[in-house]
Amino acid sequence: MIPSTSTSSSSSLAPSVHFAGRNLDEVRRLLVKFDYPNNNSDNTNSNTPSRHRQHYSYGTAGFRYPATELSPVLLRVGLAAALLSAQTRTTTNPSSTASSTAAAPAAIGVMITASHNTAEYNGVKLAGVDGGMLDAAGEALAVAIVNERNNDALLVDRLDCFRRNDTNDATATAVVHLGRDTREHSLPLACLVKQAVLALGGTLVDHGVVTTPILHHAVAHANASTNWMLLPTTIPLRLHTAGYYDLVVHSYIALLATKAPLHHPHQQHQRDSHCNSVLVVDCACGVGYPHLQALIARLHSATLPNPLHLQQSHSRCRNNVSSTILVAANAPGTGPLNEGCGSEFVQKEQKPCTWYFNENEEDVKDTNSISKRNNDPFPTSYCASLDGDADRIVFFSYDKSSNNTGSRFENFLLLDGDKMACLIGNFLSDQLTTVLEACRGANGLDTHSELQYPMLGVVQTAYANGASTAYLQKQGVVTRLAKTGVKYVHAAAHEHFDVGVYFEANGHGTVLFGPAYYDFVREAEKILRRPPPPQSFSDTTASTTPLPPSSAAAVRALQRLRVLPALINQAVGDALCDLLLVDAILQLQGWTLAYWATTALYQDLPSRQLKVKVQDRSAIQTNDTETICLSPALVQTELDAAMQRCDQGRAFVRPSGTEDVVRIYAEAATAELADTLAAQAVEIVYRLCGGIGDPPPSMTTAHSRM
Ligand code: NG1
Ligand code: ZN
Repeated sequence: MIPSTSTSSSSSLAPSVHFAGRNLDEVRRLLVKFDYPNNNSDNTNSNTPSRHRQHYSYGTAGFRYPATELSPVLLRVGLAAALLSAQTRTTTNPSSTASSTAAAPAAIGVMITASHNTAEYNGVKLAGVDGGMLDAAGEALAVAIVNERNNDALLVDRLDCFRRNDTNDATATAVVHLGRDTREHSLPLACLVKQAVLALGGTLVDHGVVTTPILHHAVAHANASTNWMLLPTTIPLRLHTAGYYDLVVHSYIALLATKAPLHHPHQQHQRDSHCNSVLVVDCACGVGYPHLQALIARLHSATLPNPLHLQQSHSRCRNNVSSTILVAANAPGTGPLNEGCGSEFVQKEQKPCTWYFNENEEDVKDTNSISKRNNDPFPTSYCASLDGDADRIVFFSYDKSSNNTGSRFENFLLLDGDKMACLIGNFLSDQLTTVLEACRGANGLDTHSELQYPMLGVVQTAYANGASTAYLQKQGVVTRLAKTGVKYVHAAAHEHFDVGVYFEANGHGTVLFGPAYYDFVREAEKILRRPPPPQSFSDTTASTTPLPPSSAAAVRALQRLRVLPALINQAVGDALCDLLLVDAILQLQGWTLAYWATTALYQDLPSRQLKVKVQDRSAIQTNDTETICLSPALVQTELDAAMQRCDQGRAFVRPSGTEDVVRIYAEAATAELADTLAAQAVEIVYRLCGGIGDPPPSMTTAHSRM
């Protein structure tokens, strides 16, 4: 074991920092100790069967496999992360060795989690210098290092830069931020990453048990000098979890403080029915639970410095602004991670989660005796589900008294990523338009020259409900389709829009604000601050004249636009930020969840998602947007025929990047048609793509779900 020095804070929401002298002998020892089974550096092409696979791929969201296989992978991921960090430093100024040695290495992130997968799985994803997903070159390097079976080649060739550096150099060779979820194997796997980084002389910033978005945030802010374009001055630097949650909570409160006075009786009705509602959050029995608790604690103690515009009439408000009481449910240990609960379950099964409870201490000790109450004590009209690492969220409501005997849950309302994209996109569009019109109108300016409307758009994937895309396009919002996976939707939002809203239907999502957005806010602020021309406001002075309603609305809208980038995690979507953002928008609009689901935007086309196990899922190939199956070719021919027989039918199939399955998506005009189309697609894939296991019931008798 390498001796390491560490400094740590007493707060559990702050990381501990570890560093040690570089020790390449230790790297070699670790590589041998945590080698792939049957690996021998003299015989790298050994075909000896082992329980480890020949190749580990970086899928939709990192390396994700049964945890028992992951020790050699994680050790090598630690080496790869350190190398990526060290390389970023040396390429900062390639022309000067001296200055590159003096420059600090850029931080790289390593998050140990298997997100929505069940507890026997684990995985690891890397965060790049900007705090987002690793770029393609970084992924390729990580894949090469992880799959290098020759330890000598790894040390001598791949990690050569660590050998060449002066071993007495006091500057850290690399900086790696590490986080892990609550899975029992996450801690030992994290230790391997730590050992690898320390042996290479790197600094390890251990964030402990954190959500995925926290780790991404920490990397984005640690590299603030590199990321200055992404972190404007309106977003204060918050390096650690505690500071981040303070920022998020204060932004949420500042957003709610822009609540407009009520004017219309119908608004009053919607708002009253929303006020004092309890928002119950299913934390998937994962890491979201302790983090939501931390957020709730901060919300309870937060007060508003300037209670302007406040509606103070809600007696049960938790603080003086929000009318929502947040309740965290499904803590780690109360039920199985992601099973019967969590956003993946709720969204894919289109049913409410199970609410797990500890009846007593015994239940915690013996997971077999975890009790499930039949009658949950929670209100069920305003609920949300996180996934196992809290980077995605869906909202839902249901009526527990309804009869739920059919394949679909009666009175269940799902508010998925598509509904969030439309809610947030609409909200942003309204605020931008209000500000723009006020700047143009009230001040009588030709603002074309000084106020450029930022390009707002929404990025979706093939899984987006067809009704959501149609709705956005009808609203004049530009939409783009990207491949499944945060790395693709994030990149598309960044590339195409100044204000890029992206959401996968399953609830991964956020908003990215580009420089044109901040320019707009800054310019609008200048214009709205200018004294209005006298002819616009009788003959009194600007300082004594109350703002006309349009300007008051514009000031509120501008304040919202200023606050939003600090509430929204732009490194990667954060379920907890999205939770507060959605709740705040509902409160500001005076909408209930049911109103949002059924009336305010659009009605979902009924859809169904299923999975099929096949011999080799890599045999299925799709086009860029994953809407068409290219190989085996007959699959698309048969799918097209099935779609043609179905009113508003749309179906596609693609190999999962996180599970050993082919995913099926179908939507149609009615629930029955969507179920039938999905069953037909399952049958086509099973028959033409080498399905394994029991044939789907549609090939024998009636249809049923996996
Ligand atoms: P795969 O297993 O590749 O479909 C799933 C989700 C993605 C993304 C990743 C990462 C669906 C259909 N797919 O990917 O959207 O969330 O997991 O966690 O939900
Ligand atoms: Zn996740």
